[in-house]
Formats: sequence, C-alpha cells, structure tokens
Amino acid sequence: MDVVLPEEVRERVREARRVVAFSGAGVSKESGLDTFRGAGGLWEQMRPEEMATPQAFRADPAKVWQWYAWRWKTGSGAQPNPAHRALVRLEAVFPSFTLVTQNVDGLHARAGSRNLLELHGTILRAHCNRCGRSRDMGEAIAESPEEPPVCSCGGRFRPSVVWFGETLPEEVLFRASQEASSCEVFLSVGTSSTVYPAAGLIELAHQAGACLIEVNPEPTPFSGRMDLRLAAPAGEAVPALVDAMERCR
Ligand code: BV8
Ligand code: ZN
Repeated sequence: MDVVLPEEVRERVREARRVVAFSGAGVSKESGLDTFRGAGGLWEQMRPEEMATPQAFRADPAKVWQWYAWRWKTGSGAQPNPAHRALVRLEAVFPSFTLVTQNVDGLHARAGSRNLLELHGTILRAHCNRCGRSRDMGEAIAESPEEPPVCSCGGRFRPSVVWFGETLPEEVLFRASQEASSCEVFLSVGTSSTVYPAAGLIELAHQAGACLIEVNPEPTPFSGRMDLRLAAPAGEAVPALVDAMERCR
C-alpha cells in the first residue's frame, strides 16, 4: 500500500514538532487478538458490564479471573505486527512523539515503543484490591488459574486494568491530555473512539487545531473531523503512512 499525503497534510507533517498517536484494539487485530466491538469482538460474546467492572468481579471473581487469564494467555502468544513496529519508528521522526494506548495487551511496549502511556492499565500485572501489592499476572495465574489468588493481607489479586466505572490513572490521563492539547499532528489508529475519557483526547487535539489523521477500515464518530482518513487495516496503512511522513521530513 502506498500513501500519498495531501499537500496541506504534508505541510503540517513537515513543520510538526509535537506528535501524538492514539491506539485501540484494532491495532492488535492483525496480531490475532480480538477487538471489543464488531463481528467476533469480545463484547459479542458477553456484555462489558458482565466482565470488565468491579461489580462483576465482586459478584463472580472466578469467572472474571478466568476471562482475564484467557486473555493473558492469548496475548502472551501474540506478536507485535507491522503497525506496532511502524509506530516505534515515529519516535525517531519527530522531536516529541507520544503514543497513548487504550490497549492492555502490552504489544506496543514489546514492539519497542518507549514514550508510551497505557490509559487503561495492563493485563501483564495484577494487584491486591486491598493493599495494592503488585505482582506479575502470569505468576498469579500459574499459582491460581481458577480463582483470583488471595493476598497475605486477605485481599484478592485482580488484573491491573481500568474497569468501567473506575477512574483512569490520574498522572497518565493528565500527561495524555497535555500532549493531545499541545500537539500539531494527532494520529488515531484502530479505535472505535467510543470509550471515555480516552476518546476525549481526539476532541482536545481537534480544539488545539492539530492535523487529525485516522486509520480504521470503519468510520468512527470523529471521522468527519479528520484531515486524512485511511480506511485500511493498520498493518498495511501505518507502515505506509510512516514512510510518507519520513519522506516529508
Ligand atoms: C470512568 C480495560 C470515571 C479493561 C477498558 C462519557 C460519555 C459516555 C460514557 C461515559 C462517559 N464518561 C464515562 C463513561 C462511562 C464509560 C464509557 O466510556 N462507556 C462507553 C462504553 C460509552 N467510561 C468509563 O467507565 C471509564 N471510567 O469514566 O471513570 C467515572 C467513575 C464513576 C462513574 C462515572 C465516571 C473507564 C473506561 C475504561 C474501561 N476499560 N479496557 C479490559 O480491557 O478488559 S475499555 C476497552 O474498551 C479498551 O481499553 C478500549 O478503550 C475499549 C474498546 O475500544 P477500542 O479499543 O476502540 O476497540 P473496539 O473494539 O471498540 O474498536 C476497534 C476498532 O478497530 C473498530 O473501529 C474497528 O473498525 C477497528 N479495526 C478492526 N480491525 C482493524 C481496525 N483498525 C485498524 N486495523 C485493523 N486491522
Ligand atoms: Zn493485599
């Protein structure tokens, strides 16, 4: 796939110093991980509030634990794809580049992204819901695959992800909002842009007058505001887009 940037986008990319990329489950689709919405998505098999809420964990900790153990296993068997790797290259193209992700799968970090903000936490860690003690999720699953292991304080370990109805890590959300409202180019990849406050970052970048680029085979609520839309899979479109951005500089 070859990407030709429209003149005004090329101009903005050439001048840009501060760039933000914002990613969702679609960027990991070509690594074999399900998205949430859409055909075959996780939410097709059950409703978010059934699994990804503190209430669901209180009601049936074993069911929620086993679901996250299954997602951890599928995630640990997956590899970063060309889209993850191309986003790593952007760190070298712009003086300031920040990757903000909603994904908890850890594939951006495994691909080598350094300036990474994980808005919704990570499935690679677990922490006690009473004393907060943190540990490796793989170890916790190995110790207790069926039930969330009990902590020495009597609390229960839970995956270190942000559940619906839970607030995002303040520092991470604050930094992501800072970057979104001061960037010149904002790239949104593989997200349905429907979960908040994460999707609010696109709004912030738009208000800041940033050049908005979206990569998604399907339209999203923000598609109408984009300066450039690539309606293609991230694994094809992001490497080609990064090639075009490098050519501009
Ligand atoms: C909170 C971790 C304060 C867990 C996740 C304002 C308006 C409306 C609702 C709210 C609002 N503010 C708050 C809410 C409530 C709620 C919310 O947003 N609800 C939505 C459903 C309307 N938000 C919250 O609860 C947040 N907390 O607000 O706290 C508070 C506290 C008390 C009371 C009130 C407020 C917490 C939200 C975080 C929840 N945790 N994940 C886990 O993973 O198990 S969210 C989870 O779902 C993901 O992290 C991600 O954010 C979201 C899924 O979205 P995407 O990643 O975009 O994936 P999706 O499947 O939707 O789309 C994939 C896209 O990829 C598609 O567009 C598809 O076309 C595209 N695609 C497919 N293949 C490819 C591709 N693209 C490129 N290439 C491909 N190959
Ligand atoms: Zn504890």
